[in-house]
Amino acid sequence: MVEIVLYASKASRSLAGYWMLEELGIAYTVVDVDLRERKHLEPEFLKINPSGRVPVVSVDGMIVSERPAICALLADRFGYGSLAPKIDSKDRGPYLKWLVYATAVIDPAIAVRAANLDATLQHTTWDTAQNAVDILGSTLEGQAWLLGDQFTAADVALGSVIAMARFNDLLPESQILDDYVERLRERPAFQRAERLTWPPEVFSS
Ligand SMILES: N[C@@H](CCC(=O)N[C@@H](CS)C(=O)NCC(=O)O)C(=O)O
Repeated sequence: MVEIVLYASKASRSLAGYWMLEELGIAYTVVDVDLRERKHLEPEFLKINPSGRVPVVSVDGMIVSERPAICALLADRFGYGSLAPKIDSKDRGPYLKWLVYATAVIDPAIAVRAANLDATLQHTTWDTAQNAVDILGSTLEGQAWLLGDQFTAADVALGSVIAMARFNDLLPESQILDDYVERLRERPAFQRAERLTWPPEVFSS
């Protein structure tokens, strides 16, 4: 049996790791890398991810960090043809683009916006937050998921970024994106992942 370990911290971007594993319905164990206790900076964890960030997944000892990579690896290995379009599918290109867009474009766009930096498109390699929201809006208009009817790991990677950003009011308003987040939140795997990432004790401590 394949041994899968998720290194995660509560109340963090680990949501994406939990969500992907819950969508796949495969068995995994969790190592708690408590950010508040600075576990992510301990030498033992830095050997696993020198960036000192979560989530990280180990598949039989093969380590992968960065949410899009985690989603892509797990989907190819355990959800090929469903959560990951096949290599020769016409959806494969857009699928890879949206996976990458999640943290190569939206994350930095959010950071620049939150810091109120004056970064024009010429100074950066990513879209502005407003441009990203508009692009996603026209993609999602009239379809449930990024690739149409088929929910994929790209929805996990990008959807987790969008869901957290909209919750924290870090992206411009968009009804289409809010409706998308609503659909994501209706998924039982999302709900399980959310409970695992934000268990009740997080709110009481
Ligand atoms: N680029 C990473 C970002 C992951 C990330 O920043 N995780 C945060 C948790 S929300 C973290 O570990 N931060 C470490 C810290 O706070 O020092 C990814 O997409 O997976």
